Amino acid sequence: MTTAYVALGANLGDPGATVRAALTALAALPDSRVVRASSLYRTAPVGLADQPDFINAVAELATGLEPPALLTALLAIEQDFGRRRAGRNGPRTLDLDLLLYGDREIHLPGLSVPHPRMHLRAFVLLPLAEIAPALAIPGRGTLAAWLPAVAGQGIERL
Ligand code: PH2
Ligand code: MG
Ligand code: MG
Repeated sequence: MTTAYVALGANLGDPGATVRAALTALAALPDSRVVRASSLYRTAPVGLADQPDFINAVAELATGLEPPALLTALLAIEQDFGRRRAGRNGPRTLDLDLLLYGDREIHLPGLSVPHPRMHLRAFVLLPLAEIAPALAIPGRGTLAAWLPAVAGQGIERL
């Protein structure tokens, strides 16, 4: 089993209910379990400002799925929740991003791990720090070292 971290985000429909239901869906993935889940956070949109606030969270999985299979499963859950791809950084009913997969660095078409922007985003780093404060991001150093850089981003723990 490998420890993987998944970011959850939603800002359409009832995003809080969606994120909670998505955590349940993650727990039902084959050969996997949710070890820990962060609180939910209300976060200001990053990237494209003119859209509703997001609800974000992070889950720690123990999984026997290899990264491509895990990615396929995450995309299937997004589809189950009615995700329609409407451009990068735009509003979404559910976004599930594979942040980390053990200490591996993965570069495949459609899958980059560690997630290339995770260290710049409060909506990822703060939930991660809640459940895994000692974590390091392969190739980038400790989570704690990146936290000051995102201090100005709007985020509220719910
Ligand atoms: N996701 C994005 C772009 N911007 N902003 C917040 N606050 N939360 C997100 O999950 C988010 C975002 C692209 O996936
Ligand atoms: Mg995303
Ligand atoms: Mg995504």
